[in-house]
Amino acid sequence: VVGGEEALPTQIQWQVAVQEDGKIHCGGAYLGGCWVLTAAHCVRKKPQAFRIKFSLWKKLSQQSTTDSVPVKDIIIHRDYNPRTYQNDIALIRLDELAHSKECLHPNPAVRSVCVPWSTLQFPPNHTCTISGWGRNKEGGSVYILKWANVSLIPNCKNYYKERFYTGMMCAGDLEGHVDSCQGDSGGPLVCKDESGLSYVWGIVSWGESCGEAGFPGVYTQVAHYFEWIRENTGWPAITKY
Ligand code: 4AZ
Repeated sequence: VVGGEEALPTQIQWQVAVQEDGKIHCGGAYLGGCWVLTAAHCVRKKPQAFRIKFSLWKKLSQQSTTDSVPVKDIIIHRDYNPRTYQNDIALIRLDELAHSKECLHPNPAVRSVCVPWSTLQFPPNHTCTISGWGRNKEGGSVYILKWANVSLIPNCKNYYKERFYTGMMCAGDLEGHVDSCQGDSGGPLVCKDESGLSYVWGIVSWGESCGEAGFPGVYTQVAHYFEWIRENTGWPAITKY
């Protein structure tokens, strides 16, 4: 994350870390039950290559409050295009605990985030929050989870021209002070409604560099994939916790 600040431990309770071959390379959002939402470009291997870490704060510390959870299945959108980043969305199905239908031990530091339904809207320039262990502006590694407020930026096509497709959206700050960056991919952009409910409105996907004026971050527009998420998880529209 470029700009923003370090999170407190257990501040971003739906943030997960996606480990590939033991290395954290992406973020994700916990949807509840056995489901994690992430970017398709984060999970292009077999399920056994991945583990999910919950309530992690310091990236390098092995001692987070949960063990990493093995992955049972990865569902990548069938129209995901790795060259254009179209439909950069995937569901991670966690492995059930032994002798249980649950996938997670009860953990007060973990909360799920709501999936927005197709017609939910937030106004242009609404302020939302991104989070992740990705690079900062200097390109340096980030050890503690960071978060930043970003604005929803309308007319993304104006900035990215033919590289912009339906199902994408822009967020950040046109001056380039706040942005997601390499390593934040798959992580959530979360917006709150008037009642205080939090929705995973975007998934960190791509962008022209990081914190570059005139090139905001590009996110998968989760509401566009509501039906896809519902069909693949069987979860109800709103999960209020
Ligand atoms: C990346 O390489 C990446 N500024 C992620 C987000 C952005 C750019 C690059 C958006 O994973």
